[in-house]
Amino acid sequence: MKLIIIKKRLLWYCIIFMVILASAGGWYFINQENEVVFKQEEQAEKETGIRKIHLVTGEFSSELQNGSKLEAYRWDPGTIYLKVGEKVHLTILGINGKEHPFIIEDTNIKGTVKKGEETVVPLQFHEKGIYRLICLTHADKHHEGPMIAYLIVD
Ligand SMILES: [Cu+2]
Repeated sequence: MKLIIIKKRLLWYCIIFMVILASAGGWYFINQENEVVFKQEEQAEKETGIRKIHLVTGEFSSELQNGSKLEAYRWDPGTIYLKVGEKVHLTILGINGKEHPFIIEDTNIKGTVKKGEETVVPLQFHEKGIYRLICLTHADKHHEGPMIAYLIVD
């Protein structure tokens, strides 16, 4: 009888050990994958001298108790830091919302982000400042916004 109890315990230890080993392996594997992706991007950035910054279009939506809906579109992330003179490719993927025609204030940059498509905006600022990326359709709270991101050039 005693022998069986020990064996059961041993079995449990074995199972626990296996689970720990498996999760450690999984963790290592996932991290390694991430590292590969980051390394590829880093390599591409080194070769081209152009930093890639990814943005998406998102949507907040909610329903009130009386059934009326609230909606707001957003650029995400909403704040981006760049250095003066730095070459950047702002890569915006349209996720929520059909179309977002945009401008960047104080520049002549304009374009459109469409759902399911990636829009690449080449940037290089020669002056410090805060430049606003504004969606012309959702510019303020009266038009399902404010869909404004801040490009901070330092
Ligand atoms: Cu928009």
